[in-house]
Amino acid sequence: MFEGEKKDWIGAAMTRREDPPLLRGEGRFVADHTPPECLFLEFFRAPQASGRITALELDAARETDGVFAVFAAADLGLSGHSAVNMLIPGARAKSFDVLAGEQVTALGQPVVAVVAQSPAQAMDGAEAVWLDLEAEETLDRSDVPTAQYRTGDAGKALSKSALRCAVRVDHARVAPFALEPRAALAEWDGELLRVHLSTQTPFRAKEDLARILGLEPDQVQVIAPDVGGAFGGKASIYPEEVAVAFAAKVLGRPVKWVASRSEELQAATHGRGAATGAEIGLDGEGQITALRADLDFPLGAWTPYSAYAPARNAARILPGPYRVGSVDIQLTTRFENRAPMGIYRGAGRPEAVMLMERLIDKAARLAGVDPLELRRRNMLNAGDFPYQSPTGELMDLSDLPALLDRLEQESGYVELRQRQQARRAAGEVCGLGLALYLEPCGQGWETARLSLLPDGRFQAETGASAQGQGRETAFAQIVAQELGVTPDQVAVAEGDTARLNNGLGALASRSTAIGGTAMMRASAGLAALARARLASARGVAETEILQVDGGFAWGNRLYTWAEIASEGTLVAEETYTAPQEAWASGAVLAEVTIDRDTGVTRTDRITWVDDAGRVLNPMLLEGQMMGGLAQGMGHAFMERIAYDADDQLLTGSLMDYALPRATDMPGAVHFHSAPTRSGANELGAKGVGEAGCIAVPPALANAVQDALSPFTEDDLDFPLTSEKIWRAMQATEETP
Ligand code: SMO
Repeated sequence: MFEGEKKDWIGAAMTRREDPPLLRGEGRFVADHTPPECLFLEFFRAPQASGRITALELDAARETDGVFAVFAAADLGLSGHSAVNMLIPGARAKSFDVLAGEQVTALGQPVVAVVAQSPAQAMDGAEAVWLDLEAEETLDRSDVPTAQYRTGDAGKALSKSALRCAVRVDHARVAPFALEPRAALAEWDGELLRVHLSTQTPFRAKEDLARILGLEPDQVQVIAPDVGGAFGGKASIYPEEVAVAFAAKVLGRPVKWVASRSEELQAATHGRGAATGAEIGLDGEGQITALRADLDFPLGAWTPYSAYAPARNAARILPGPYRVGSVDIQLTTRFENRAPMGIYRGAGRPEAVMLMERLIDKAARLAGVDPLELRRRNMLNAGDFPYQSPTGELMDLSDLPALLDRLEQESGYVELRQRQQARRAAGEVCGLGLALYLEPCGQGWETARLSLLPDGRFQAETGASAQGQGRETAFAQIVAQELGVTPDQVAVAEGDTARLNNGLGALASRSTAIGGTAMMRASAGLAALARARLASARGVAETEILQVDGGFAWGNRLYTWAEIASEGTLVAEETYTAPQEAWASGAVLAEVTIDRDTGVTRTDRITWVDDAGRVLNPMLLEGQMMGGLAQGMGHAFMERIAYDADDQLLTGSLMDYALPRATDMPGAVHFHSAPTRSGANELGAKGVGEAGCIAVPPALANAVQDALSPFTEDDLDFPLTSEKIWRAMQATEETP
């Protein structure tokens, strides 16, 4: 019971406490909440991407069976804007219209909101809306926020290099496709607007809703119940959500909207989509002397909160895990008559790592050096960290040589290269692709509250909401570890703005690192309160009271948490701000085989060594890694939002937009955790949520380009579809 017998809950592979209700179908998502008197809202959306509204006829919609109210822009009278994080110097906020008034700027933009007794009746009403548009350019495309990152004279260094290597990587726009689409349910009781929202940032949504609707923040409560994934797509308020809240407030009845898949593909944020190009120079020893890059990030028709995050992340981390003499990175962004661009799992990190890793692989081929060897010559060593990068980033502790050595051994790299020669000689098209990455995470602040309840159990509350990560399981492990109790004694609540004064939410791979540290500190705070109360009640010095498993000890007497609770409850609160970002790192090897006749790529195996810092729960870690890997497979091989020349959407449903399925996953994934404690937060954790999207696609791209190298050295655009690969194999004669 006493010191020395403490069980380690942090690091234990506990199963997710969230799962049993979800598996039994007892999860409660926004769509599952239907209060009495609830009305349903559907949108009439812009059928074209750009034009001036010349006529809007609503009578037929109003007369549709079951329709309760019809709103157009003129009925709203709203003027507030959603907040935008101005992350690059030239950044500019372009706010959305809740409903389009004079003009439309993107296909699928909400124009009319129809509220009815049932969703079907609301849809009938929306279909009865008549809109006349006069085609017209409605976006000022000349407005191009730009930024530049420069150290040294990259141009001069390049011109003096022994070898220069250039790469272009163009990414498709993709959808941060969550299983649960966006959904909102709003209720107004005359004083409080309560909104059930499928969001990853409840507090941000609360602030935005209050500002746009002209309410005080404490008049708005946002509840994120079970959320079925977000991936960056639910981190900023949407016009649809404001319209739902507005309708509920005006009508005095609950109003609910649940997006269809098509609405998601049309009008939810997209990710990636950047056109990127870069050149590196190598000296005679194969050391990188300079890096010059042009990164062009599309923005869409309006800017969600983190519109500039992908562009900024890509630029700031581009040199990655390598020593690069001088850099010159030119960043441009541009508005388009398309769905807004936002963060998507990785948010600029995938684009940066892709570009740098393609460069290294291509340079290795040009130099006749093995790509693993070229990485070894240029990567930062463990002793270089913490490291100040040429773009001004302070990088956390990592041991890249150890990661690469481990990858080489675990994958049997040397033998694989030999076997590749033999397979090629036998007519197979096969490739090996490496990727090495450093990813910033765990930035900012988060809140936590921990209460000792009258029965001796604990209630933990966190501002870091959840959308499937297993947050409640992980945070119960932290509290159990810190207080010497068992996780089943700790209830964990999140996703309700009424519980805490503030919170950041779940994004940018930060919740465990900073939300977890906040919870760890709240646990220490609660223990300090308990010790102080015991000491003062017994008239002894606090130092005489020892914290032990299950409670406290004074001499031979044990005070359990239940006994302490019987003297009154205790509450500890914490807002933790990380002094710097954590940087996760890792290395991946992908093995692919391409079918000569069809161009279909089979991913035979992924070997992956990852440093996610201190691991709270290896099962949750692996779950996050595999989820990110699956989305990375989609990005690399099949996902693409396609527009035609008029910005008409060609991929409006899952008939056209290709999501990866179980059969598209690699034949094998061998994952190895190689943690180095982070020096950036007290818990020692780094991020895990985005690693798969960052690490896996570049390894796949390098493997495909390696497989195709007997045919072509041309850079293929994303996604690497079988058609593109087949065409690449037809275009040129194979060189042995
Ligand atoms: S792309 Mo993430 O949800 O910050």
